[in-house]
Amino acid sequence: MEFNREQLRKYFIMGSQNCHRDPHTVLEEALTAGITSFQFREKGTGSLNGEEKIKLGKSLREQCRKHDIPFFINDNIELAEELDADGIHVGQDDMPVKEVRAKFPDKIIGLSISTPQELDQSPLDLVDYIGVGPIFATATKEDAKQAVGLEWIHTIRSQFPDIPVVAIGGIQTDNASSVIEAGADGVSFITAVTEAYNIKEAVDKL
Ligand code: TZP
Ligand code: MG
Repeated sequence: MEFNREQLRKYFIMGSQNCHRDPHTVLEEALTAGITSFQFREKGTGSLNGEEKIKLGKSLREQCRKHDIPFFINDNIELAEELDADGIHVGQDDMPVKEVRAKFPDKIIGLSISTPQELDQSPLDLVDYIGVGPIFATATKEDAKQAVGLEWIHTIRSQFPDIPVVAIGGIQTDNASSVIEAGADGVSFITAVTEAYNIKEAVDKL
């Protein structure tokens, strides 16, 4: 799938460990509500492994295909290959971007950037977009770093006016617009949808 920065606007991330209901139902409601990307992030306490993880990934991948929405895999190169993902999102401690790009010349590649040092040392020319954050405090990721605030988006924008940016961490219906106003192309979120009483309403507001 061809990348365009509008796909970052409402970027939903989820694994079964985030869901109180069948993950297929949660994803289907989010897709119908208008998310613009989905990342399968089966990770942390309560997450599936092995064949169960692959089986869930395959069916969620098909749901995204039916809605023509890009399907990303978090970190896992082999899984991205096996599920024929449209893209892969890697962190600073995962396989180096240079190797990911060499392996997947045509997949969409996203890279997390949380500090000025990471910004300086990352091969931005090899990625399609960067994920920046955590912008606000979040309890969803067990090892999340200190919140960096909206100022971080301004900093990146002033240095790299054109790079596609999606923000992450603590983004909810009541603060998403501040993130877009700060210069991000989009917002990514887990609990804003998985904990939503009404997913349609939440996605509309995000
Ligand atoms: N990376 C940085 S913060 C985070 C990830 C995966 C968790 C975001 O979850 P939430 O519920 O949207 O704050
Ligand atoms: Mg990672």
